[in-house]
Amino acid sequence: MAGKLSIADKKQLERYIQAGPKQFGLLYSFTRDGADASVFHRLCDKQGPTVTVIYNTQGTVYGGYTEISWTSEGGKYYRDDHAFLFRLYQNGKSNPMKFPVKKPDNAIYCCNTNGPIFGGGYDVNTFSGTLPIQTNQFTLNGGFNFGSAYDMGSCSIEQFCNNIKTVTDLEVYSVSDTSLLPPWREIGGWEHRDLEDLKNEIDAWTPPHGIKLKTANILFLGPVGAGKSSFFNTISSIFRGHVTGQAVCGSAEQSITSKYRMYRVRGSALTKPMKFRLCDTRGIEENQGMDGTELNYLLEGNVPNGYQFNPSTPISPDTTGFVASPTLNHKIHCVCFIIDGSTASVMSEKMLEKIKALQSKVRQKGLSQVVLVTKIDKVCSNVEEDVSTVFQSVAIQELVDTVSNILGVPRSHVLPVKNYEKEINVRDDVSLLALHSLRQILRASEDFMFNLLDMLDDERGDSESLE
Ligand SMILES: Nc1nc2c(ncn2[C@@H]2O[C@H](COP(=O)(O)OP(=O)(O)OP(=O)(O)O)[C@@H](O)[C@H]2O)c(=O)[nH]1
Ligand SMILES: [Mg+2]
Repeated sequence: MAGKLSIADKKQLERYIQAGPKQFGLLYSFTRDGADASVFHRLCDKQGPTVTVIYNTQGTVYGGYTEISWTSEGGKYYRDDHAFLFRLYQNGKSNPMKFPVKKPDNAIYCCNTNGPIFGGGYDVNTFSGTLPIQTNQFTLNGGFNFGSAYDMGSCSIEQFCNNIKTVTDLEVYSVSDTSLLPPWREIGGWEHRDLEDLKNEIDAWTPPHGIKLKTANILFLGPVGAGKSSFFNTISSIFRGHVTGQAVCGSAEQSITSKYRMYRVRGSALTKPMKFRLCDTRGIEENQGMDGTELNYLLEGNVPNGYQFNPSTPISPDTTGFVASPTLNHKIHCVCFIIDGSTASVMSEKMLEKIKALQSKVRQKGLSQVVLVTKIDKVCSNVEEDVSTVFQSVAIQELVDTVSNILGVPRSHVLPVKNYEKEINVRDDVSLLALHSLRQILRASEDFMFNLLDMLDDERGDSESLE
C-alpha cells in the first residue's frame, strides 16, 4: 500500500522540507495498521525524519514534519530546528501552508502511550492508547493548543483543521533523500550527436511503402491545460532551432485552443514539411467538449483543418467544410492522449471516465494509442534541473506506473515529457526526450499502418484466388 499522499502532495512537502529531492515511504497508517500508540511506536521509532499526515472528515489534510526520530520514552521533548506543521488541503481543496517551529526545544514530544505529538503544550497532540474505528472514521483523543511552539501566523484552528477530531486516516511516512536509480528505461545516449541523429531519423521518416499515405496524422487528446499545444510547439522548436509559439498556449478554466489544427513541422520556411501532422484539439472538460460522436468525426477525417470547435453546436455533416468523403490521408492514424503529470494522480473520476470512454472508441477503431505525460519538471526536481535524469527518477517511475494503471495502457506506451514553456533557447536534454517520445508515436502510427497493409494484402490475396 502506497499511502494517500499524491505525487503533487509529496512534491509540496519536499519544497517545505527544503533539502533536495525526497523519497516518502509509508511506515504507519490507522486504516492499515490500526489506531494504536504501541503499533505507531513499533513501526515508526528510530526511523529518522518523518511526516505525519492527518485526513479529517471535512477533507482537510494537515500534519507535521520532524527530522528527529520518534522514540518510546516515558515522556520527553526533543529539539528540532527544522520541524514544521503544515496544511495541504482545506475542505477538499488544495490550500497548502507551512507553519515553522518557533520554539525548537519543544518541537516534538515522544511518549510510549501516545501517537505523534508536535509542540510544547501541545500544538498538535494526535492520540493516546487505542482508538476504536466507527463507520470508517476515528475520533482523535488528543488536542490542539495552537501557536505554542509553532508559528501559526494568522491561521486559526478552524482554518488549520476545522477544529474537529474526526478523521478518516492518520499516516506516518519516512522521509529520505532520493538517490537516483539505475535507469529503469534505456533510450540510448543524451549527447548532442544523439539529438542530431534523432532529428535526422525523424526528418527522414515516411509512412511504410506500399501504403498510399502522404503523412501520418497524429491526434492529440487530453484535458484542458495538459500541454497539447505546448507539445506541438516543443517539436516545432526543436526543428526550428529556437523556442517557438506557433500554437497558442496558456492556462485558463476553459480550453485555450479553440480551433482544430493539423500542424506540419518543418525546419524553416524553405524546407519541406515532415511526413507527419500533429493534430491539436480543444481540451476535454468534465462537462463539455469532445464526445464519442465528435471523436468519431475526427478519427474518420471528417473535420476540416481550422475547424472552430463550438461546445454548443457540435460538428455535424452540415458544418461548413465538413469532409464528407474522407480518404486514408484525411484519417487519424494514431491517438496521443496528453495528461498533466503533476496532477495525474488526482484526476477526477468524471474526467477519468470521459477519457476512458474516448480510449475505448479509439481501440474499437483499431487505432494505436500512446499517452504523453507532461510537466514532469513539476514532479521531480532532479528532472527539472536536468531532464536526462528522467529514467533514473523514482518519482517519474511511480508516475508512469500510476498513469499506466489508471488508463490501462502498457507502460511502454506511457511517455514522460517536459515541454518548452519558460525557456527561450532550446536545450539538448528537453529536445532529446521530446523527440524520443515523438519517435515512439511514429512507431505506434506504423503499427496501425502495418495492420492496414496486412488487410490490403489479404484482400489482394482473396481477389487473386477468386480470379
Ligand atoms: N512546467 C511545465 N509547464 C508546461 C508543460 N507543458 C505545458 N505547460 C504549461 O501548461 C499550460 C497549458 O499548456 P497548453 O499547451 O496550452 O495546454 P493545452 O493542452 O493545449 O490546453 P488547452 O488548449 O487549453 O486545452 C501553459 O501555461 C504551458 O506553458 C511542461 O512540460 N512543464
Ligand atoms: Mg491547446
